[in-house]
Amino acid sequence: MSTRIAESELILNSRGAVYHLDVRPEELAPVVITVGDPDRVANVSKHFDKLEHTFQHREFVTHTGYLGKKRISVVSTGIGTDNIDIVLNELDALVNIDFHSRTIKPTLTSLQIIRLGTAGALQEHIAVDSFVVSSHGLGLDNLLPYYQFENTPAEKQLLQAIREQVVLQPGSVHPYLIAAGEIKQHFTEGFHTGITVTCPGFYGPQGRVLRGALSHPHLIEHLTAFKQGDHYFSNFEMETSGIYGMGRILGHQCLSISAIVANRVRQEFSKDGAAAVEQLITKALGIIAGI
Ligand code: R1P
Ligand code: URA
Repeated sequence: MSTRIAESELILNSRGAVYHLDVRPEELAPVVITVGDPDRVANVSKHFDKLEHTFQHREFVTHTGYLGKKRISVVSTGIGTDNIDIVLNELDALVNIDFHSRTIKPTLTSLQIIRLGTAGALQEHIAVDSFVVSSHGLGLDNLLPYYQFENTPAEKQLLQAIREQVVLQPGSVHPYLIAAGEIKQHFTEGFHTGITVTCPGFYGPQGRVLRGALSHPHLIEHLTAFKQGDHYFSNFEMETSGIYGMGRILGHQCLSISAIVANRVRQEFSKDGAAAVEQLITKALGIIAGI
């Protein structure tokens, strides 16, 4: 029997639901689609054949229902890997902790967690309104250093090549790299595949200059130029490394897919990002229904 987890560590509300998500174990499906924007949750669940549950607490909106025979939950994470720490831990608690005894279940469940988000392309050939599957998340955020995790030999080798070829300033950044889960194999046709760079901000950390001068003005050029075998940097966003990292730590199958709304090399922005996201949702749900 594992140790009882205290009320201050696993916080449950008066509904017996997990603190931030306000979801109870029976209200979560084994397939979870995460989206950044709370309004995007309904844009996914409108495709469901049956909607069972809807919840909202802060920026965390959850809809659970059925697409054909497949039970799916859609959860909004808001922006950033700090929120991913909350969402992934609470999703895991919902399936792997017994809320009555407050102990870890003897048999663990692995969720399929698929992010449908937006991103900015780091390569000229990745056009706005196209889709990118993240082969890896390169974390320039600071979430994973708070946990113990294992890298595979292939990840170690790739991270070493990145450290040698790309100057990742400021010096306080401790980049980490985690590969996608096996569900990636289902998402090939019609998707670019590359390493996604997860940043702790949208402006300076992604090389955007409005008024604040940057400590690393050549970040985009360095990332765009990187190449190691078939590996290259495809896009910037703000959650993938956290999702892949927490998935590795907690034993869930994770994949991040992005609709490209900006091309940072061509300096273009999508004329209709909402339409691109809708197309991504439709395409991804078609694949998920058949997995
Ligand atoms: C920034 O505008 C947000 O867009 C991207 C980034 O990861 C960040 O969350 O994803 P979403 O559109 O899924 O929120
Ligand atoms: N989301 C990001 O984080 N960056 C972009 O450029 C576009 C969407």
